[in-house]
Amino acid sequence: MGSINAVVDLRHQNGVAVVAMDNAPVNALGIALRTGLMRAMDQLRGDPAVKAIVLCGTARAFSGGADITEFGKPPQDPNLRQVIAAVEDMPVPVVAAIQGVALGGGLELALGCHARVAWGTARLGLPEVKLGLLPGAGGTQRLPRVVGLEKALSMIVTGNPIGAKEAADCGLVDAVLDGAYPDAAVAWAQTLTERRRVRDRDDALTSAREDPGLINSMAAPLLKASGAAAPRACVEAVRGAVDLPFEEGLANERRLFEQLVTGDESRAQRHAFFAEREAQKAVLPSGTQPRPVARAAVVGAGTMGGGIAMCFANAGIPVTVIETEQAALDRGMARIAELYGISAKRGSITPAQAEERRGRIQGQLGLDGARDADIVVEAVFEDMGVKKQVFAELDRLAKPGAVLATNTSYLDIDEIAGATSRPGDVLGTHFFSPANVMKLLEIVRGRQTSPEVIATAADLGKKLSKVGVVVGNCFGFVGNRMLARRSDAAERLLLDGASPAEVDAALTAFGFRMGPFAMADLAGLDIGMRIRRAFGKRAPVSDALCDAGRYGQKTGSGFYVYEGRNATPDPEVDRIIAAESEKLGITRHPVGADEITERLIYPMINEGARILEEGIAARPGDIDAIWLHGYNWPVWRGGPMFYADLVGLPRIRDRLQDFHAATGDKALRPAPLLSKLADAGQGFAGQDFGARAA
Ligand code: 3H9
Repeated sequence: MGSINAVVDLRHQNGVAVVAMDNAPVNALGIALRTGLMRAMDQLRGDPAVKAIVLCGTARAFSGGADITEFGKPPQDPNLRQVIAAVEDMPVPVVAAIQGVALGGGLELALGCHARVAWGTARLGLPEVKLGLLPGAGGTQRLPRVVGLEKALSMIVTGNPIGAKEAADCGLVDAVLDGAYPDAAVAWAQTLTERRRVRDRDDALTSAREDPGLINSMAAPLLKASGAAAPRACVEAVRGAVDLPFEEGLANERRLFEQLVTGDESRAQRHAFFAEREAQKAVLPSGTQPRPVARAAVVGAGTMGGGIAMCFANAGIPVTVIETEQAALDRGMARIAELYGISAKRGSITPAQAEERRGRIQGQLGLDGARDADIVVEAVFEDMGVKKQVFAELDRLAKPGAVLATNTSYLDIDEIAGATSRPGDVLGTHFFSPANVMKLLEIVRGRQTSPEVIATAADLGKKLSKVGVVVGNCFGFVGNRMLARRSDAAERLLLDGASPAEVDAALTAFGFRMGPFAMADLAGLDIGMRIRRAFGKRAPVSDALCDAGRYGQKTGSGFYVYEGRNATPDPEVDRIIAAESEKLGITRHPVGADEITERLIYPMINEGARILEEGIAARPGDIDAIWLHGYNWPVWRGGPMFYADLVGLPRIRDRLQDFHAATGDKALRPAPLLSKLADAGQGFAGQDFGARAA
């Protein structure tokens, strides 16, 4: 409890007033914090004993920005802009002492101060664009005045934070301190003679004002071809800093912010932010504790096995990669070394870090190498017989209490667990390719998996910097099960008359980076074919392409022909498709882009509804997090279940009925849950499915 209110404390230290914010966990600038800061400023304004003010936070955060949960609710005064104006107009210098993060409104508050000092590990940024917003409390007007147009644009449009040293180099902070926090800032503040407001500075914008085209040329490379509105609005707001007087620039920023904050895109991105965090909270009996993981083993040195091993090594966990043959092990270890080399060359890690990480991975022949591991992740060939053999052997060799995980993407976890005498220790950890890059980890609980083992995997997910989502055991789990519906729909669209390029274009226009056919060509058509064969399924067009030796990019042709990575539509593919349509007696007709999108997306949502009904996913947001982090669902569309609510479930149900009637495909019949919610005029959001999945 602070002396001002529950979250703000004020004390005096050698003529300096120290205003400390403590609103756990990240000092979000909610109403309590804003009120406390305003009161502190009121109290200090006329105090002749105060020569300077230090504004500080906690070790974790100076401030993580505006309280995102307040958006969309009735505004409460004082608002953040008023607080920042009060700080900026204080008669004595106010110094922001930044430890941890200063993000969004938190950095804007710091920019309202007359000087900023940071501790070495601080991170400073304006990440609002990642929430579909722009900095709405003066950030687009003040940051360019401090760091210049180019740096400000890059920070605001990408939303990526910078470290303390970089902040010092570009003038965002005046000093990097390393003494006690915040005492070193108090001592630094005592030396201050000047009280200079950022809003009065214009020198950093001179060149931009002399060259009106400059902002467009600087912004162009930052504006990627995404459909999202926020990055463009960010540029427009910053343009105001160049073209308009300060107050008008602020008003312009405010207008643009209001447009975004009330729009669907930002709502979607805020949902994605919270869904990602919620999804990582496994529904488990209270008090369930994870087991410690100090050592790992990965069985299989292929692309997935190697990538998974790198995840462990990157998180500081020593790992043994196990193979059956020396040549395969050598290839795998060489590939790992190569990937670390590339990262070091690119500068994402230092050469020393690359060496250290690589050093944590050792190769070994034979499953004996799994004896000491606290967790073993099996990443061998997708074949039930092979997997069962590996697990039977692991059962014999692994130490008691070791978690036995399989990286299968669709096989039955219970059957695999049945090969051991300890099914409670077995679960699925489904990584996504490339495993060292993709953030999603599906944690698949089998019928007998113990809560402790699930907690261990969830905890490990966090340590590996993954978004670990617990899901139930079924064919394809959540992500691939829904993807299969999209693949079926894409095939059927071809047979009905759409071209691969039209289908891909509809999905990229929706916001995906790639359409299903470009994606299939990249992954290799033979992979899907092998899975289909194993389960006695067919996909007429894909199978015909495989029969013609067209496996995708690796053979130079698939749904497209390739020159390097450049894809061109191929009349031969049109002929193959037309022949398959004819064989099936389907009369081809043109299919419009909107219909293509609906036919690709709605069956996935339908499957998502079944997944919720069956308790395979605990929450609609879990499904969204899976699609956002494993399948590149466009973040500004929030995830499939959020999108469904936006479209409205009655529309989706009706269209599914149309598609079912037209194709006879049983999977397209609206799921009972979808129909029930549509009839009741409800959406997926806010429904409680969690208890059933526990
Ligand atoms: C803004 O500032 C707009 C202004 O320009 C204009 C206003 C007019 N609000 O991520 P973590 C919660 S927009 C509310 O697990 P970490 C989070 O939900 C804002 N809650 O921890 C979680 O709750 P729970 C611009 C927030 O250490 C808990 O804190 N700022 C907020 O891995 C811990 O979070 C941003 O976009 C918030 N602002 O990472 C920053 N931030 O425990 C968004 C966090 O119940 N935040 N929570 O699940 C982040 O990037 C990370 O949370 C941060 C900490 C780096 C701060």
